Amino acid sequence: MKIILFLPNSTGHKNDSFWIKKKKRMAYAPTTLTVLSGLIPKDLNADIRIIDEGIENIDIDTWDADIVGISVLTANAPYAYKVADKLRMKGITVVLGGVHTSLLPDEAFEHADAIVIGFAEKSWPRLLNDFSLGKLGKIYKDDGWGEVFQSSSLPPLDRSLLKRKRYILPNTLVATRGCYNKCSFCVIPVFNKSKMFQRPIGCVIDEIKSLSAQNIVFLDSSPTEDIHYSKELMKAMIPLKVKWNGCATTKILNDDEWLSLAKKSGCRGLLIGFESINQMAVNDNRKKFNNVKRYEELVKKLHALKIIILGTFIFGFDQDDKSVFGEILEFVNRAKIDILHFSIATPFPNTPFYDRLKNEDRILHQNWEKYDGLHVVFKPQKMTPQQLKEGFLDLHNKAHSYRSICKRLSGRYNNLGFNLIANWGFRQYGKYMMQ
Ligand code: B12
Ligand code: SF4
Repeated sequence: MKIILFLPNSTGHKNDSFWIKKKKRMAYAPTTLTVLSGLIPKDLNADIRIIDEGIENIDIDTWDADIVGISVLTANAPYAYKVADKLRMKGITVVLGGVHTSLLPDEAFEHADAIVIGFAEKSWPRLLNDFSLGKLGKIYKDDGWGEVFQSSSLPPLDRSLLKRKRYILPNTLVATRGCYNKCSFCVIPVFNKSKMFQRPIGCVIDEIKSLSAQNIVFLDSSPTEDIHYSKELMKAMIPLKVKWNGCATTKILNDDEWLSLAKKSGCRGLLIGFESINQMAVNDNRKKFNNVKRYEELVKKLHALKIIILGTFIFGFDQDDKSVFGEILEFVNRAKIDILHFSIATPFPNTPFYDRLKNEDRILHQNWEKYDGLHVVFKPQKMTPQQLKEGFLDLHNKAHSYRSICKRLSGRYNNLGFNLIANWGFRQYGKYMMQ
């Protein structure tokens, strides 16, 4: 059986490769395809190919496969569907899975022979066995995937197929899935029903050892939400002497033990969702645990531990008017946030944020391609869509001017090289966004 696993491009996705145009490269390797490849039953003796369009150009006319599995995010859904339709015209069986398929299964099903809803640890092997017997079903659900994920029998990621050199950080993995929080704009609680699942710590440690890498990246959505598990994992990581990057919420500010373990276990950088510096806006979006008044204290604590902060901010909340852009610029310069990731608020389908805007008749269109954090797809409360878009682009440029980069990085010389490269990357990304 010939299987192709495909991660399609989209406007958002392309941005990662803009700065090395000919030789496509991305910051870090997604694990979607390597996980799915690892789950393929060995007794099928399948000939497997994985294709991440973020790092390589494709020509689907040359694809030779019995079955193609496509991973669909919201922003790449229209394009993924076009590819799926074309492949099916050629007589190739197409299976769609991934976040967007799970959010809108009926829509996805119009473009597939079968769909997989939710995580696929159980359903994907079952689907392939059915296919090999000529009995492919139509809808496969994720029942029982958590047992597999939490057991030591979870098949390892198939990294043998990964084009490692195309990723700046190829050594990615996850220890947990899901998040207990319910931030209104986030798809993770919708996808995972606000539950969390954890892999056995021994298995995560074995996986890290098997990578033989100095730098690893955890792609877990919100690992600090199971604080006990995350502390135990960090304790077990101390002897490994690796450097790691991952996500955390602002809650870590109150937990000195967590912070100390992070340092001891080799934490190099944390992505932190600040989202807004307006307390009403974070409260309104069910992220009340973000205490805006204490953001700078958290930044100082992490800097004292030489941990890099990638701060994410969202624009277009109901409380935001035109003054938000200047206020955030002033804040990130003052607080000295190392690396910045700005997004325009995006109502991903089926999230509470989407449902509210839909009820208020504020969704402008459902062209999913524009649901990429770079376009305004709803009517903001205190700005026009044009003002939001222009203010966002202007802020992105100002916050990545040499002046702002100097202000944010001055006086801290550890991690300077890394921070400069990352800021340069985001500066180029801004130019791309303006096109
Ligand atoms: C790596 C990553 C990226 C990478 C690669 C994208 C990718 N597909 O992996 C890059 C940097 C390109 C990226 C970009 C963006 N991303 Co992103 N990204 C992630 C991240 C952190 C990890 C993905 C991963 O490796 N997960 C682990 C794997 C194993 O899980 P999985 O992909 O869900 O796959 C499982 C199931 O879904 C299923 N499955 C998935 N695909 C398929 C296909 C088949 C055939 C089958 C059978 C099963 C199946 O099986 C897998 C095993 O159970 C996730 C958050 C997260 N932790 O998942 C966000 C996430 C996927 N990204 C998100 C967003 C919003 C974006 C951006 C819009 C940027 C932004 N503003 O944040 C862009 C748009 C990209 C695009 N192409 O459209 C959202 C998704 C929103 C949505 N509704 O689509 C997520 C969930 C983050 C979040 N909390 O909101 N992202
Ligand atoms: S804490 Fe992060 S992962 Fe969890 S729901 Fe909020 S935004 Fe999503």
